[in-house]
Amino acid sequence: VQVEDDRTGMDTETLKRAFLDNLYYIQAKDLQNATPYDLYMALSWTVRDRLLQRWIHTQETYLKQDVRSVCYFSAEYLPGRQLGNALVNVGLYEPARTFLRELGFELVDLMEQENEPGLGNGGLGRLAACFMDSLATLGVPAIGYGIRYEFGIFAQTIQGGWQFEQPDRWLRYGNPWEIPRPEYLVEVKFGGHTEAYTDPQGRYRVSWVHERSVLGTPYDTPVPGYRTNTVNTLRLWSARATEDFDFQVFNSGDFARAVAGKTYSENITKVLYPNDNTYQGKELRLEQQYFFVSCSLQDILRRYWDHHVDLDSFTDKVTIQINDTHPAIGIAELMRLLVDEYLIEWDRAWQITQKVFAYTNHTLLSEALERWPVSLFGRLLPRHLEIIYEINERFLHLARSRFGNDEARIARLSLIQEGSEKYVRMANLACVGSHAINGVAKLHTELLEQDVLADFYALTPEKFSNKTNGVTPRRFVLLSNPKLALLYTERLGQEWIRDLALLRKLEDHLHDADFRASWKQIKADNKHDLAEYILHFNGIEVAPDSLFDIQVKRVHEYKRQLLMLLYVITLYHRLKQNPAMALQPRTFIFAGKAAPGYTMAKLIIKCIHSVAAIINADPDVGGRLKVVFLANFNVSLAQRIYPAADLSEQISTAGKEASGTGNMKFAMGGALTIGTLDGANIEIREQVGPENFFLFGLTAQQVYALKARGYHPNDYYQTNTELRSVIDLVASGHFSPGRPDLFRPLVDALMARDEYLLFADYQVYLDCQQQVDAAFADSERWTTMSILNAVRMGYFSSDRSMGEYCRDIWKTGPVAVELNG
Ligand code: DL6
Repeated sequence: VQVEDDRTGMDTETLKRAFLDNLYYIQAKDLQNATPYDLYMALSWTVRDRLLQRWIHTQETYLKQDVRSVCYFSAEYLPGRQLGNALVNVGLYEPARTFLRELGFELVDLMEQENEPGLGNGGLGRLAACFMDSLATLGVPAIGYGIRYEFGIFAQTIQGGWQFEQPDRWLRYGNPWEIPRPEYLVEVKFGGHTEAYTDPQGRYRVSWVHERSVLGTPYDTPVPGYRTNTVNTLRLWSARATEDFDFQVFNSGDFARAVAGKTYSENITKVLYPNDNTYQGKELRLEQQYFFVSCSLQDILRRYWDHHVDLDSFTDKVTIQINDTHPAIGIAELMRLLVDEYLIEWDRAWQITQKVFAYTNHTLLSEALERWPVSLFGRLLPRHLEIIYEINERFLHLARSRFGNDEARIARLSLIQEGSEKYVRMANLACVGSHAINGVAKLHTELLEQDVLADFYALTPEKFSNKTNGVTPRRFVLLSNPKLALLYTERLGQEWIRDLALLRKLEDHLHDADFRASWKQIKADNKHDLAEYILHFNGIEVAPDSLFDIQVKRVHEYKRQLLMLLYVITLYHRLKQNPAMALQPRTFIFAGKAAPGYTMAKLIIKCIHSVAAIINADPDVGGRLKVVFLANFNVSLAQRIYPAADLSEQISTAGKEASGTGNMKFAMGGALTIGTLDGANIEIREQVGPENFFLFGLTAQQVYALKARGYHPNDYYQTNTELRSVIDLVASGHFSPGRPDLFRPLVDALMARDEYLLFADYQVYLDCQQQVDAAFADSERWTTMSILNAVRMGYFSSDRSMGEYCRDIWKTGPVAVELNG
């Protein structure tokens, strides 16, 4: 008999044995006494063992071949739960399900035990996780660097219709997926001042006399590719004090003060700032950014020096992508390390730095652009400020040689914003210090070139390119929509999982009755599952055959959750006028977190709940409309929602949403989109065909033109009687009995300014919703549109995005990993 190794064996019997072994020897439980969490942990250890073998082989291969590595710098990662993904990618999902059933357990119940790492706010962090999955699947050597926040994005609870924030203690019960690497500890300095000196060769040098320092410990999480031997690394840094406590102070009896330094240092990685698309000028935030970037650069250099004697091949071996401007301080830090610590001449250091860094912009919103007060910056990072001034001086000299004395333009290009309070502009630093700059959807890149970064584009157009976002089909089809995945596999084999463009072949089955019937059944099942979830968590009964009309994303005025709510109220108002009217039953589903300090967004959440309470209980409505808000939107909840949607709401004001990625995840599950010409919606519409997309609203150009002409929301209010009735209904306190003024701020903001042009788009949105109703009423037509949406989504696989980054920006490619090599 041949017995497989318990830690690497892949057959079902071996897995079962390893699982029971881990339960006993790691969790210290037998089956009778194991909690569901113990079972989850035992399975996680079992899967982790299988990853470790591949991980170690991958890293050894990279080392031996001295490969070029992509270093992805991101302050946020939202990877979602690990267990299911690891099982799927390593090919153990079915075997695990089988042996657990034999033992009387359901795999999905174990998967539900996992606390997901909420180390990001929304699209930006989730994109980073999709990219990591795709790089590993493509076999490209890569490492993700970031922050191991002790508390991730807050848990949202709803009380009385209001959002409340609870701390996210995701590490409370331990995390089987990470491995601490204290042997790679690094020191990060803060504060103090700089001193100039002359080196023995008579050259001018600067040294940084820091005030305090913090230690960074890396925690590594394996990132397995789908059915490959490649396992890349996500390396997240955790801050630790250099000293646990001050012995002198301790001995003098002041115990609290003795540990004060420790508490202060460890605060750096304590909590994620919960803002999406708004910049928060907090000192601790800059400390976080510098901390993880400095740790990561030191780590990259340490690994490089292990195998090289000079810096000559550094730019051949390393490429760094900065995910928005949060890691942009890395440009000044690499310059500091090269110039001050490795004593490289400025010009050469600058050449290296520019060649290594590339920058992805993720926002057009001016309030999201990071800029740090020079005073704060200088206090925290005095040497970096000097370096930034030096970069700026040289850069502006160059800019002047190009643009002459166009001082207005020079002022816009400057890394320093002048004024009574001066600021360091991080986007400008990122542009100047990178060899490549990209936006995340076609329109977004065009708007960067024409508007937000136009001066940089004029100076160095060759740096700019577009890289439209994508999402991983492993998590967002295979794992979250298993029935649909099975249908695909039955018809196509498994290759679609690595090459989503193959789904187009299913257009041949468009008129195949069996295929269509399966399609409808899968959607019905997914809707049924979500309806059960809603009943369980919200106590609201919804009809699975009603149209599931869904908007899930961060709550932000530009995303216009309120526009969808105005539509809901419009339908309600019509029903109240004429309860006998014919109406397509709809279930309106919202989910999303508001930044804790964003009063308007929180009021929008309250308003959704208040409208829901009235509509869901109104006998005139008779259950034909239901409004639901699902609390605590996160990756796990998203995975339940996308597959159950009929209609995906992507209705931001044109020119505001850089890309969006939820739009892609919905369409991959066969939802149709109602949307504006914003972000990636435009390309989704191109791919699925305009006849399969519900388009409405002003274009970005029309938005600018309207604003330039002077936008007067009151004109729309006066001339559109239905709009007026709806606004009046909200203003009258109809939805807030006993507190008639509760929603006044929403009404006032719309009437006075309507920054995001809800009124301008209201009527066309309503008209478009009517087209949705007509299409849904024709179930065959809807099924055709749904199929065409899903099978034409190949372009939006993050494998395609990553392929483009590798080809155009990183100049890198796959490396084969042999398990027996
Ligand atoms: O690129 C990922 C994602 C886009 O899909 C969203 O459209 C965009 O809003 C988001 N941007 C940010 C910017 N935050 N900051 N800083 O989250 O990026």
